[in-house]
Amino acid sequence: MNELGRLEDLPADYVAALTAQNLVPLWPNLRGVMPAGKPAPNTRATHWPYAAIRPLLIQAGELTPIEKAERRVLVLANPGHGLNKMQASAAMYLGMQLLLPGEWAPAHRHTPNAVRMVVEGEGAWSTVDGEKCKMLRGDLILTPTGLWHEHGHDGKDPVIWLDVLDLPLVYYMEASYHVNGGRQPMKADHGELSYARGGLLPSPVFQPSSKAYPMLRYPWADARAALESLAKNQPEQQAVQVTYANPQTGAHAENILGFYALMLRPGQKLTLPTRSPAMVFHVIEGAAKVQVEEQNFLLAEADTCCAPGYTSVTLPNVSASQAAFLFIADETPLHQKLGVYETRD
Ligand code: 1HN
Repeated sequence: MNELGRLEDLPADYVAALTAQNLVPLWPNLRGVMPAGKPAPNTRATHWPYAAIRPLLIQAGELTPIEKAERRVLVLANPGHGLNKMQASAAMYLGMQLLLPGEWAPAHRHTPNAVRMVVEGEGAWSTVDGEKCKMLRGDLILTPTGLWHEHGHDGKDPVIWLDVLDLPLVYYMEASYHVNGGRQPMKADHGELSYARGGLLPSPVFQPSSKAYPMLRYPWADARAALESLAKNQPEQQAVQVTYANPQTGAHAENILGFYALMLRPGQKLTLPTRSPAMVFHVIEGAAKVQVEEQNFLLAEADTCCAPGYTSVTLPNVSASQAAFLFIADETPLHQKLGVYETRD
């Protein structure tokens, strides 16, 4: 009943005449681009266990010097999009990046927005817009569009972090490019110190900051403390979650993707509202299941998985005695800005 005319229903010479003029009949394609009721996503719920990634990433360190790779990354690719597309969802790119002691990933800037979530190791740093950001486990470091950034490592052991970029979207827009640069001048400034306490904003009397992104490093110690405090203060609250925000505007930290830290109380099983944006889950501490409709993944520490939009997601904490802490990335700011954001029961 819903069936519209098919391309094969048309005379071959008519189709050939259309093709010769770069014309396409809409009706055979209409259902494909606008399915009934909800989208038919390519994004598949996918789990990337850290235990599988780590040895292959360490091997990449042996196989390819940083000078040759520039960024030594294994991309967490969603098979639903085709691995060569290097995307986790329509708008999200995920990669695990390895930096070995003494290595340096040279400065560049690019149009896609990036963040780093530090997974393992100590002694690395990321300089963003002249701010040298320490990289400690669980820290979130922003690399917003257009800002210079480079990574270095003065420690003794491998450092690994998760990169999250809006690259698939920016690439699709034909707006993705980079510029290489030399070592960037270091500034004394540190946004995370100026904005160290929620609700207290620096109020410079003489020179107001004109920075679009005033805070670049969000230490895990602070995010974790905020979650613990929220859980204690709001014992009835279901979702103990904080949003990584621009402290000056209160908006999402970056323009296209949203970033959050979630605490699952011991024994808690949290069902999220069904919403239009796709989501990524990464375990910072503890272990959790991620149930995406009929699929069920068990995420150990440092594991990552993604869920398409418009799906119901349930997150049971595996432990009855320990809290679990998750980093979440999603496409909420993008959907909201485009006016296509939806919540469903
Ligand atoms: C990039 O610049 C970095 O700076 C990491 O560390 C991953 C993936 C695609 C495009 C640019 C980085 C990236 C990237």
